[in-house]
Amino acid sequence: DGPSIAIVGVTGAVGQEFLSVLSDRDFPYRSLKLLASKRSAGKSLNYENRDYTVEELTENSFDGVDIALFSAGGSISKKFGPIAAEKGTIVVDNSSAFRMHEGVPLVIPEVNPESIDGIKLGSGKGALIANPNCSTIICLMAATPLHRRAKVTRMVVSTYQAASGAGAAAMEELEQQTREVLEGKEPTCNIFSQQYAFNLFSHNAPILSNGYNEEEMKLVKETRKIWNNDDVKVTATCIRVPVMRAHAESVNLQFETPLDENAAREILNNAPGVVVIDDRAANNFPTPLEVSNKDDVAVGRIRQDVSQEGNYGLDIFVCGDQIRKGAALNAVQIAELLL
Ligand code: 11C
Repeated sequence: DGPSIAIVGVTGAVGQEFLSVLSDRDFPYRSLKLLASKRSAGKSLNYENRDYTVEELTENSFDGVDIALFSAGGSISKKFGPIAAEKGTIVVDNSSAFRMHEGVPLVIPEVNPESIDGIKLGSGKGALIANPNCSTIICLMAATPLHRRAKVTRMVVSTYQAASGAGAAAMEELEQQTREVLEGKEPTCNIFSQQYAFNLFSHNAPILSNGYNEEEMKLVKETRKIWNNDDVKVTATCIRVPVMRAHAESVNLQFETPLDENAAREILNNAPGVVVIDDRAANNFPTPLEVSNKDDVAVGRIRQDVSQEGNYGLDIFVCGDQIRKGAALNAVQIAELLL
C-alpha cells in the first residue's frame, strides 16, 4: 500500500539513485511507473525483484499518479511538471526549473520542512516542490544548524564538485579520460570542452553578466529562499574537480553573535543527517570518497576564522554525496514528508 509513484528520467544517474533510495528506505508504494525519453522506452528495469518496462513520458503519463520524482533536465520539467501538477500529482522536481518560482517550496527536509505544510497527499490537488541544487543542499546541511544558533550574516563558499553533477555521461568521460591519459593518448572531450582527468576547472555552468556562473548564483539565491532571509550575504566560487560522485565545499561563515568552535562542533554532532569527522591529531577530515554512497553529509576542519575578532567567524569543510543527499535522497525525504 502507499501512494502511486512515477519516476521521470529513470535511466539517468539520479533516476537510478531514486530507485535505490526508495528501496533502501522501504518507501511504501501502491504502484510504480518508470518514465523516460522515447529512446529509453521499452527497456526493462528491475526494482525489488520485479521487472518494469520503461515507458515513454507523455502528457498522459500522470493519470492516477500521486507523487512524481523528476530528474530529466530543466526543459522536461518545465513542460511536464505543470501538466502533472494539473492532473493532481505532487511533483518533486530535481531541476532548477521552478526553484525560484514564488509559491514553489524549495526544500531540504532537515532545514525547512514547514515550507510544504500546505501540500497534502490524497487531497487530489497537485503541486510542484523543488529540490535545491546539490551544492546548496550539501552546504546548508552543515551551515543551517550553526545559523540557527548564531545567525549567519555572510557566507563564502568554494566548491570542489564531482563529475556526477554533470550526469552519468560526465562520470563515464572522467573514467575514459583517466584511462586515455595513463595510456598516453589524447583525452576524449565530449561533455566538457577541456581535459578533466588530472585537472580541474571553473564550473561548466554558463557565466552571467556579473561574472559569476549560474551554479554560484544558485548558491546565493537558493540559500536566501531556503532560509527565508533576503539579507544573508552569500558569495561562491564553483570548481569542477576530477572526483566521481561527491562534492566538497569550503565554507566560511560570519555570524551575528559569537559562536565558539567547540559549541559549533557539538551543534554539528547533534545535527540530523550530519556527521563530524574532525580529527586534527590524525589529520583526518571529510573526503568525497568517504561520503560516496552515504546518506550523511560530513563536516570537519571546524575552526575559528582567525581573520575575525571575537569568535564571529568559523571555517568548515563539508563533503556530501552529490547523487544521494545532493539529489535523490533529498527528493525522497521530501516525498516522505508527504506520507
Ligand atoms: C553540478 N549542481 O554539480 C550541479 C548540477 O541546478 O540542479 C545540478 C544543477 C542543478 O554540476
